[in-house]
Amino acid sequence: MKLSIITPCKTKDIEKIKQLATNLNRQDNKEIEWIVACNSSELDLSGLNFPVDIIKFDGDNVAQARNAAIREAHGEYLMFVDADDFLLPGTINNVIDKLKPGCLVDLKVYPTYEPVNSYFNEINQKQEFRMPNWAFRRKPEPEAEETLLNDKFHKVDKKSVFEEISHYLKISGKIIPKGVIWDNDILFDEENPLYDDFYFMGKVLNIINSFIEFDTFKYVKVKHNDPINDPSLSQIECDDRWNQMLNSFIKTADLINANNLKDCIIIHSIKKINKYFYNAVVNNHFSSSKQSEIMDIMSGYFASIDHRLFKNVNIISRHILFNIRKHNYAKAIRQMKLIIALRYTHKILRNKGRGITRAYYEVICKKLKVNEKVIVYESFLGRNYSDSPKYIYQYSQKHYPGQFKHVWIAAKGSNVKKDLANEPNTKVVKRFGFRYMYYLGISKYQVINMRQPRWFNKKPGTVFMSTWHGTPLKHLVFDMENVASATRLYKKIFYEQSRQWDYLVTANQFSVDVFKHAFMYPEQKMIKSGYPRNDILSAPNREELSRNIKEKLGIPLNKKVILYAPTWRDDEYVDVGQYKFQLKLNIAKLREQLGDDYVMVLRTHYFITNNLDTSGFGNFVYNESSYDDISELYLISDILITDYSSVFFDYSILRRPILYYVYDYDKYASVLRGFYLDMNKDLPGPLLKTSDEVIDSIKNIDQVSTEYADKYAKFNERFSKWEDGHASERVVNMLLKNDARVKKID
Ligand code: C2G
Repeated sequence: MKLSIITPCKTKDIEKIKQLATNLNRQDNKEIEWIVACNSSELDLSGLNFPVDIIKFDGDNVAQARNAAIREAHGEYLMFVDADDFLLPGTINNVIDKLKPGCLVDLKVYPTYEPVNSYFNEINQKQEFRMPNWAFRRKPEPEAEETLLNDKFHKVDKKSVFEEISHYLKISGKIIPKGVIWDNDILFDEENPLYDDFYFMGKVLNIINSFIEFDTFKYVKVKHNDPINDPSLSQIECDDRWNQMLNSFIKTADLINANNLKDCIIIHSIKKINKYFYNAVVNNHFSSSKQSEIMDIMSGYFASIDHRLFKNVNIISRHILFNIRKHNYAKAIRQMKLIIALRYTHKILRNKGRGITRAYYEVICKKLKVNEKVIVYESFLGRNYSDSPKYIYQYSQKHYPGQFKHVWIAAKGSNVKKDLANEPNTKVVKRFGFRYMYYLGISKYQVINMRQPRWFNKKPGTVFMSTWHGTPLKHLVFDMENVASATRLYKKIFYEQSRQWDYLVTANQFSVDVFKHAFMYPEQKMIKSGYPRNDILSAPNREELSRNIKEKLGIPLNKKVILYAPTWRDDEYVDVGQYKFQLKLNIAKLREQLGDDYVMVLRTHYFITNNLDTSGFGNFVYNESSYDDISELYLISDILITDYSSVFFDYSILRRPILYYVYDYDKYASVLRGFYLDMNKDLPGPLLKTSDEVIDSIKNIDQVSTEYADKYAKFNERFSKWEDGHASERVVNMLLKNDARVKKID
C-alpha cells in the first residue's frame, strides 16, 4: 500500500464523509488506503463509495484521532484530508509516482468558502463529483522539482519566507513518508489540540529537508462559514487558546535544530503573538488578574528568544513586546491601548464624514440617557417609507396621538423625507448622520425590517423590534451553505445582531418554524401576528385606495395591470451589496401581444442598483422600482409575475393570479440558494421558463386560475391565515405592552 489517507470524523460529519468517499473513488487509484478515526461507535459508514478502515479512538480531540490513525496506517506515505476538504480528481495519480522516501510532497492549498456539497451532483441517484470551474483553468504542471527546505529558509530576513512558514507548518496538502514519522516518534500534540499540526509539522520539518511542490493539482480546503455551529479549530472560542498557542510555540521552537528554520518559526510566533495581543487588548481580555499567568508565560518565552529576532515586527510593537519581556505588563497594555486609539482616530479621519459621526455615537450618544418617548423606524436600510415599520408607525400615530416622537431613518436619495413632510411629531434623519446617531443612542424603541448596524449598542430597558421583510422561500442564514454574497463572518454577525432583538414579527407558522433554525431565534420571542404591511390588502376601502394610487401613478383605469416583481441574484453584482438585474422577460413581445388590454408595472428588488431602461416600451411599462411601498403596487395589480421573491406570499392574500417566471430555476435552486418549499409542488401558480409561456398563461389567465384553485386555497390556508387586516394592532400592542404611561385611543 502506497498511501494512507487519514480523516478524523465526528458523528455529524457523516454526509461529508460520504462525499469524500466519492471524491476518493474519483481518484481512480488502487494504492490508497483510507482510515477514518472516530470516537463514537454509533457512526454508520456502510455503503460508502470507497473502502474504509474505521479506527475507534478514546478521547475527544482531533490530535488524538490523527495519532490513533497513524499507529494503524499501512501506507508508505501519509496524507491528512479532513472530512470537508477534498482533492481534485487525478491528484493522487499525478503525484504518486513522484513520492520518494525522505521527501515531503506539498500540494498547493486552494481555500474556498463554497460548501463541499456544491462540488457534488446527484446523477442517477448516485453522487458524482462535479469539477469546479476554476479547475479547468489549470495550466499544465511543470516538471515538479525537488527543493531543499534549508535553502528556502536560508534568507531569514526575507518577509515572504516568514509568511510562507505558516503554510509549511500546516498539514493540509502535505504527503509525508510514514517511516520518518514512525522512526522519530512524531505525533500530533494532544495537549494543545488547537495548534496540533504546528508542533507536528515542526517536528517533520526538523527531519525532512527535501520536498516537492505541486502547484496545479490542489488540495481544496473548504473554509468554515458558520463559526457558531461548526467552528474550525481556528474559530473555536475557548479560554485555553492563549495557553495552547504559547505552549505549542515554545515546544516547537525548542525542538528545531536547524537555525534558519528555528528563527523563521520564532519570528512567525512573535508576529502571531503580537496580533493576538492587539486583539486581546481590544476585547479587554487582559484586564483580569488571571491573565497575568499568560503574561508570565509570554514573558518567559520572550526572554528565551534572541532579541535580534524582534526586529521583524515594527518598532512600536517591539517596544511593547519588550515591556512584556521585562514584566512591565500594565505598561505594555497601556501602550497597546494607545496604539488602538491612534489607529481608530486614523480610521475616523480617513473615513471623514461617517467616521466622525460614528465617533460621536461611540463617545457621546452611547452614554446618553434613554428617552422613553422616542421610536425610531427604518425600512430597507432607509431606502423607503414602507413595509411593516410604516404600518406600525401609522397605527401608533393614529391610536397614540401626540404620545411619541417618531423618527424615520432616510438613506441618501430616498423619498422618505418627502413622504413624511407634513406628518406631526415626526422627524426624518439622514442615515449615518449626527441626528441619526443621536436618536439611535437615546430611543427607547427601534422598529427595523432588516438588520441594525453591527456597532449598534442596545441599551438595557430599550425595546428592539425586528419586523423582518418576508416569509422565507430562499434559504436564510444558518440554512444557507453558500455565503458567496455575504462576508466570511456573516453567520456569526447575524447571530450576534439577532440576539439583540426583543421581538421578531412573523407572518405565519411556517415562518416561525423556519426562523427557529434559520436564525436560531427563540420561538417565545416571536410575535405570531401576520405582517403589518399586509393590513392594507384586507382594508375595507381597498378599491378606493387602488383607484387613488393608479391616478397618482398615471396608470389608465381601463387597463388591467400586470406587476412584474423579481428578486435579486446572489451572483449578479457590481460591487459588495450592489446587485444588477438583467431583464430576461421579452417585454416587447408582451407589449405586442397583450398591450391592448394590459399595462405592466415593473418593480426590481431594492438591492438592484442598475436602472433598467424601459423607455422603448412606450406607455406599456411603468417602472416603479423606486416607488416606496410595494404593498400599494399589489393593490393596483390584477396579476403578479415574480420568481423566487417572497412577494407572492403577501400577494396571495388578494387571491389574484400569480405566475412564476423562473428562467434560471436550475441554477438558482441548486447552486445559488435552495428553497424551503418544493417550488414544483407547493406554489399557487405555474412555473414558466420562457416569455412565450408567460404570454400564453396571461392570455388564458382564467383557465390558469381554475387549474390552480385547489393549490391556491391550500397555500392561503398555510401562509395567510393570520392576515386578517389587524396585524399592526397586535404588533403595536406587544411593542408597547410594558409602557404604563401610554393611553390608547380607539
Ligand atoms: N421587494 C420589493 N420589490 C421586489 C422584490 C422584493 O419591494 N422586486 C420587497 C418585498 O417587500 C419583499 C421583500 O422586498 O417581501 C424581500 O424581498 P425578496 O425578494 O423576498 O428577497 P430578500 O430581500 O432576499 O428577502 O424572508 C424573506 C427573505 O429575507 C428574502
